[in-house]
Amino acid sequence: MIKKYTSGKPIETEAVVKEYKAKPIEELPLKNHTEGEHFIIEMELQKEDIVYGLGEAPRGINKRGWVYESFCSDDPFHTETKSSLYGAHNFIIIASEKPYGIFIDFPSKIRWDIGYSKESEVQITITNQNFDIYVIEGSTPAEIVKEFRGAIGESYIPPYWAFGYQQSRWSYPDKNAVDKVIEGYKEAEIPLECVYLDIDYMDSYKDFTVDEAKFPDFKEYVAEKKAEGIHLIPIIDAGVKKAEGYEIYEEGKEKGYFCKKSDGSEFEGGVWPGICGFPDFMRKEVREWFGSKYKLLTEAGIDGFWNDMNEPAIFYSTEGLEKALEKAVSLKGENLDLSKFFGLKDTFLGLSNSPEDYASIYHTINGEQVCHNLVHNIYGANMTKSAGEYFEKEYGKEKILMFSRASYIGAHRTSGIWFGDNHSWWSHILLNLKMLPSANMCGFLYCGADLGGFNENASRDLVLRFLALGVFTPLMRNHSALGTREQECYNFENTKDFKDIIEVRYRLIPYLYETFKKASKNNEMMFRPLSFDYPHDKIARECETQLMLGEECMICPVYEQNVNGRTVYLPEDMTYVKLSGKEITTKKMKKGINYIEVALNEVPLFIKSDKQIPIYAPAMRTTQIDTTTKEMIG
Ligand code: MIG
Repeated sequence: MIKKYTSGKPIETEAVVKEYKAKPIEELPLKNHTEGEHFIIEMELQKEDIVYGLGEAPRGINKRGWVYESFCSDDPFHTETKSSLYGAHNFIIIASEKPYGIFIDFPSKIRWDIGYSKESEVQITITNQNFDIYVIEGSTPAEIVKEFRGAIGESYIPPYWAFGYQQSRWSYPDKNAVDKVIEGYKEAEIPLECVYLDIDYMDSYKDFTVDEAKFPDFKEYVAEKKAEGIHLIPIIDAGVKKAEGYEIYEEGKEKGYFCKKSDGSEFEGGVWPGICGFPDFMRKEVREWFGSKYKLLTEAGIDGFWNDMNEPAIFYSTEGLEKALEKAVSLKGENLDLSKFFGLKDTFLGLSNSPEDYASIYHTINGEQVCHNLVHNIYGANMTKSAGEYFEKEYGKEKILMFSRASYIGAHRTSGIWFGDNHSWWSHILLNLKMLPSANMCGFLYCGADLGGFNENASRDLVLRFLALGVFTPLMRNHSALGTREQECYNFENTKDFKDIIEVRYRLIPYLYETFKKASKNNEMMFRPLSFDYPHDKIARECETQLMLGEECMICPVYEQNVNGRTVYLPEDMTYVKLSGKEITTKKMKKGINYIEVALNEVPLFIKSDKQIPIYAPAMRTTQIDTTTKEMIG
């Protein structure tokens, strides 16, 4: 059961698609008070209660004991003491004896103090008085999720091939680099479905352009790759380069489609292309305009995209940079003491994604000027919706692959997300795992992290263990940053191990895709914490290194270096299935704590003792999966 409470005049976010009759906020059945501009809700926690939710966020599945902030952030250090990542997913469940969920539909900053200041209290601070709150009741967390997901609408389903293995890097700058990747995989006989085009494919980082010198006859090239079964997936950034003669910028400027400053002039911020205009995605006509530009690439045969930098990430604003440079010049020749030196350093470091810049940006909503801070958390979501809605209209559902970095609930109907710039750290295997059920609760089913880790150098064993988790994530993409060790599977010794892991993915794709579709259609989670399924089992309730997958399975990746396996908790008797290339070994195991051995080329999987799942012969492309080879395992 869902009840809606409205305070003031909320800004439309389009997160909720079902109609609910709103009650006045005074009737909200949760303790609350107002402090200045802020609306504060207090909810009691019992010792045993678990708090789930917040989608893409740092730390654990149980959110207790930390303070989070809904504020889409471009922060490449996903350490455990951070409060925000790229998405703002304002849904939590208090799994108490009488569980309930709360969704705060509010596009500006929210602070979630979940037992951080007071162990037995959740304190939610909404930073102004215009919002909708939905209180969702149900007998279990799973029921609450289902009810909530029903309210926000069916999750995006990508094309089938988007479940294939994908290779990315910042960047494969030209055709030769892309061909080398395809060749590398071919020679190592490792399956591959997509190769990504990061920012360098563009002409001077201009959205919707392709550098002719790097990719001559792009359309033919895309077709040639398609014939080999490879999809090329270009990146699109939020900022539009300010450049004379660049049609998209000129058109946007002429029509007044970019964000403004309070004096009505255009806001200018620097990103990869240098100074950019930022499309005002709050306006429908701007969304339609920007969305239709993807056509420049779909007409060349492109059928997948990733939207980046849409929090939005802004390296500097013209004003901010000007001030910083003035400060630097004024200090020239001085003997800088510590405070002056660090002050100067901080001035430059503080240029990126600065609160002052965000505060200086204005959107036009229903003819009124609205400060960016009030709608920050839907900026990226609206960029992605502009693309997603265009694709659905033009090509129908399930045709174009689309995922975004920044997001808000609602964007889950037309796109997936990836978890941004993680690190080649062992701890980030677990962070990836933990975000899956939280993202699923909020409707984001097509998601995944950069396998092998984005920032810094990856060790071979880390990539293998990361991939073994990635075998199960809808988005299975290996991506790494400029300047880091090359992370393509064929660049490591003994490529057979990588082949063994990725082949397992292809053997499971029909099952994973069906499980995914079911979760979308039935408003369910593809991945659940063990505590959802075994709420009275003490160990299962605390387990955050394993997940339930679909109705049949449990996954338990190895997440530490220099180990031959891991301990795993079985909440009931299950069959341990070890998968490696063509090999399948099964072993019945009893409920309880067990140690399992898992070699670097093996994927561990548990299947409930009364269930089975289908598996097929390995294939090099999704189109080559031979469904007549179906076998049931478990
Ligand atoms: O400032 O396009 O998260 O995946 O490779 C970095 C370059 C911009 C951030 C994305 C990352 C991508 C990178 N981008």
